[in-house]
Amino acid sequence: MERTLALVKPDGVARNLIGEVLRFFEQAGLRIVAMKMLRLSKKEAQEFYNVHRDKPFYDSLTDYMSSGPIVALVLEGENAISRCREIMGATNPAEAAEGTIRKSLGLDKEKNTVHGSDSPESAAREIAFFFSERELLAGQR
Ligand code: IDP
Ligand code: MG
Repeated sequence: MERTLALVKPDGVARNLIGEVLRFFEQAGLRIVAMKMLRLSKKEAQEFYNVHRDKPFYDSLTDYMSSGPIVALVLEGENAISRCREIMGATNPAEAAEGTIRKSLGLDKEKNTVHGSDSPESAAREIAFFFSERELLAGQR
């Protein structure tokens, strides 16, 4: 069993696509074990995406990620990290495979509707960024 952190980004929440995104993950057999809606400050978005601080899109990305509410979720399952990434599709919706979330719902390379952790190290850091131990325990089945 593995856990990963996923986000419904501001463009997904704004377009009423929370349920749609959750459906992709649940239908693929991943379990939602923690979930909350929140709004990141610019500072929090900068911290979350710190790994991209030197990229040309960092300022625009962190403006966008703090522009409205998001939904954070912890997904659990076998190979949850790579499966979540597969279900999401490539970063650029135009290049994402048919049937993926980003191909189906993404707007552009920045407003691509979902985030998913890219490694066990990122997953651990990102889950702890959004959820307390208590919140993680609450979703145990
Ligand atoms: P990922 O979300 O598929 O892991 P990353 O390369 O880690 O992609 O980039 C993080 C996020 O930054 C992307 O999901 C997207 O929102 C944004 N982003 C990535 N590359 C670009 C770009 O070239 N232009 C604008 N935004 C970008
Ligand atoms: Mg990434």
